[in-house]
Amino acid sequence: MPGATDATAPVSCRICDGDVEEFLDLGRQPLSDRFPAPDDEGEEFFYRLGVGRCRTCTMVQLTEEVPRHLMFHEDYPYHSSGSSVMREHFAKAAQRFLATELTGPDPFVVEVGCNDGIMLGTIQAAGVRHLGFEPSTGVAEVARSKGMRIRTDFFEAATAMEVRAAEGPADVIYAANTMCHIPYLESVLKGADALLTPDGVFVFEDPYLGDIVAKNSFDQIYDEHFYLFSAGSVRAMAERFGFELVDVERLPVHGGEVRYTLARGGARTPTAAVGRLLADERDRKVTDLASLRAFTADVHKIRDDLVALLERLRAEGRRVVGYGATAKSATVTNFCGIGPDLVSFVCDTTPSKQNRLTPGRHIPVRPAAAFSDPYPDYALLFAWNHAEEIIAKEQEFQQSGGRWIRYVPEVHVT
Ligand code: DWN
Ligand code: SAH
Ligand code: ZN
Repeated sequence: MPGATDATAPVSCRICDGDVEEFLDLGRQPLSDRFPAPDDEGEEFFYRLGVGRCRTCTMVQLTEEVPRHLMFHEDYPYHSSGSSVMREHFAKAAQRFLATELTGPDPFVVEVGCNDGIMLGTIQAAGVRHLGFEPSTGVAEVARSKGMRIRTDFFEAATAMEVRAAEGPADVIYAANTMCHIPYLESVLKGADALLTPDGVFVFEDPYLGDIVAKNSFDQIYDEHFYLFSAGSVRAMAERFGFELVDVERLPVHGGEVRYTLARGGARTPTAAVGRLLADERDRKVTDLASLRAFTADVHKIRDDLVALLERLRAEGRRVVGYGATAKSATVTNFCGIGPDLVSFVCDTTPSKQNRLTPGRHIPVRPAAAFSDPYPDYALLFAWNHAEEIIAKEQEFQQSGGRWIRYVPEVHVT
């Protein structure tokens, strides 16, 4: 039957209006960052998580859009500062801006999606003029309470123009793990055009399609991650909206990201790194439908292997808990059908997730201390992107005979 949720209905690209061909269906999914309380009687919101690629501009995108106010609001539970590696990563990013783009008289930097101020804290400490846009009022308040200047609003054309009128032009607009959350990028880049100085730059970093496909990290796909960027698709988007891709840098965080720098068309000379990454994407056929369909086959194998392993461990009477109630894990648990019968609880350091239930499958979330009380036989590492940090601090778990289960790039136990 035709209709809004018909899997076969053609979808138009949010960037260029071209045809989007779906290559992966991750099924019925809940909001990835809404953790219901055990006594919560309200119904959860579900949507169909389909992923496609635009035949014209190659942008990989979701085929259904979740309204933004359902995802980003006062109870948004993700606090960026929960990882020491990420704190260091963003301190470095800020220091780099302070040493390069922000050296003129009275420089001004705007961050889109500043969350709890993990990056702006360093800018503020240097006494540089800044403004963070953060629509999720709970995390925004954390940043504001530390003295950072925050506007609790979505960044888009209208709000950016208001800032330009009130505060003058910005030298840098920065967004980490936020641009891929925004379906309406035309409005965002219109806002950037209004707000930036003539030589200003828009720098953003997000999970990289090339890494997602290479590592089979299908859990990077969920409601908030509307786009999976590649250098090719970002270049096409930039050009369509009057910008030019002038630099790219691969980053190791969150399982592999790229930091893209956009400038106004013709304002800066693109670095050699741009040409190299574009050539690498062509060689590896990153956005070819055949590669994306091969990724889909790998994702199905991961699901089958993971469920078989967890069912075997349950039959053997082993205790398995999850580590890190990530947004990513909503995709894994709901796509694979993993509930409290297979994973008894998920431990997490974030107070706003604790004593709640995971989205959709309702696995209890417990504080970090529950992990060692007593240690389980197996821990399913949902926060695999923070593996180094976590495995280093949880050495006692392995010394006590515990073992880690991972599912990217394939299911394996260590
Ligand atoms: O893009 C996004 C990224 C930046 O953050 C957002 N859409 C939502 C969120 O995604 P996520 O939840 O998948 O991100 P993380 O950083 O993988 O989440 C890690 C989770 O694990 C947090 O809930 C904190 C927790 N954690 C923990 O319990 N012990 C993390 C570490 C490092 C730990 O040692
Ligand atoms: N930059 C942080 C937070 C990433 S989570 C980090 O890298 O850890 C994504 C954030 O973007 C959320 O805090 C969400 O509230 C915010 N966000 C979503 N849409 C936005 C928009 N249009 N403008 C500004 N922030 C937005
Ligand atoms: Zn397109």
